Amino acid sequence: MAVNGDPAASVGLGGDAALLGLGTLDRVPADSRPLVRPGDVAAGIVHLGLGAFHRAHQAVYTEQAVATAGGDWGIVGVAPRNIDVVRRLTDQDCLFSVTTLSAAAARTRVVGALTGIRHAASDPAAVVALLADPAIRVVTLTVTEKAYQLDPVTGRLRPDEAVAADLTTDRAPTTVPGLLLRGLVARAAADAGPLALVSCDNLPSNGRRLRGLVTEALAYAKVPDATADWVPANVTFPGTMVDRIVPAATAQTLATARAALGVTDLAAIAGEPYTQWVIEDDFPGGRPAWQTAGAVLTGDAGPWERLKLRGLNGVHSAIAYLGALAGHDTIAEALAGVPGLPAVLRRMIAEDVATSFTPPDGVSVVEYGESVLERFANPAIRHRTIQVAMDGSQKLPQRVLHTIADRRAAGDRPYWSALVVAAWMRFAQGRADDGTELPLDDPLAGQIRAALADSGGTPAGVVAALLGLTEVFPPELAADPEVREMITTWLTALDRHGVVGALTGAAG
Ligand code: CS2
Repeated sequence: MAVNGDPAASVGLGGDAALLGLGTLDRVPADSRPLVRPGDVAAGIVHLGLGAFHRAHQAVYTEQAVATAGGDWGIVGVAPRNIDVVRRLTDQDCLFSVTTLSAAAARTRVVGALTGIRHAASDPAAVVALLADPAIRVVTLTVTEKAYQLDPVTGRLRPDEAVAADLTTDRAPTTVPGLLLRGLVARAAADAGPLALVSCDNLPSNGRRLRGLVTEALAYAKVPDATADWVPANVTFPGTMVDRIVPAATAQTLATARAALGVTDLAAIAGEPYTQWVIEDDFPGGRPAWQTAGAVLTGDAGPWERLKLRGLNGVHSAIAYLGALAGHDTIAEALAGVPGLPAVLRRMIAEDVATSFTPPDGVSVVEYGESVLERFANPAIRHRTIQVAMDGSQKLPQRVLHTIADRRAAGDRPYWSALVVAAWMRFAQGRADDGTELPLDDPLAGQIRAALADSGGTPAGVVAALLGLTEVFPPELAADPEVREMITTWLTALDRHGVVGALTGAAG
């Protein structure tokens, strides 16, 4: 899919321009050089998932924390599958740049937080050895929701064939649960010291979910008692809330970085100015002084996480599905181009989201929602609607369905959130309002298509068929006649009038 395409290929970069690396840093403007240099800081962290988000978020915080407060907290970045990012970062001595894009300006800086790069698919043993290395005291993850292989509804492990094989045979592990299990078994055998495993993915209660995954994987693999006992005594699972909008890199991202740096950076990424990290402070082997870089260390990240998943990601998904259906390429264009959409989102935030949970002390959900809408409107961030629309089956539960369930439990009608579900259902049928094909990029695409094939095609039929996906919709929600009726009403309006017609005047 285009969002995962190779930006370097289409811009003709590479050529004769020097590549970013330790040997060319002197060509980079002084105020764009890294705060620390790979090789100057010993490794203390392993990070799984070398995508754009990690590089623009945790890597930036960690580099700044090490530059300010010291510590052996270099990051060894592990790409589970993507060999391109491994080659590029290896060729660039682990260096990459982050461009911060506001409507008015772009600022590019090279980040030196990574001290090593590994490719799990071709060298899983190296990753297992790292996880068992006493120097490594923190493991962070940004592997996307689906890599955890947890049932989005129950949070229970639902191993596919690959995970099951990783957990029950001694073949080289190929999956994230498999790598973690093997690493922890090796670490326990070596009694290599305590470790914090930190999920930085947009899962609900991500710390608890990761703990559940590890606990279930240990049981599934039938590890010896000594190992099963070592893990809970030595490993913690701090919850986190992570936030920064970082779209997939494009040819434009690489061209902007080259213009700013004077050298070519094939691992360049760009993100918005806003960034936030709330972390539960439970690190038995120590941690970088992330607070010096602006992170908030807390005893309970739960309220922050709900605020972000429901008040930002849920709204993001709403714009992604409605915007893609209305023919808009980016989130900012959809927000500006669909009349009535901002008003609908404001009502969703005020009437559904804000009333569905208790926010962190002193935070107004409505004000938070306003700041989110402002961030989404940043025209310099070309975040594609179809990128955010991806993996809807894994995202809808924590972003929208938990809001719906909490409002229903209080006896209310979360009408605006039902619109988001209807928009996903229409999006899943694969056609925009003008008939253009839309990609269904989702681990449950097969089940979704099978359900739709049996639906009869009417709005009521589609709603009934898709509500039957037990991996997405909890049975109580699927059986709730008011929920069904609200979604059907919206889907009927979307089918008949398209997004623009359905939203015009809807929010008063
Ligand atoms: C987005 C997130 O792609 C998506 O699903 O909603 O990646 C979002 O940009 C980040 O969570 C912002 O922190």
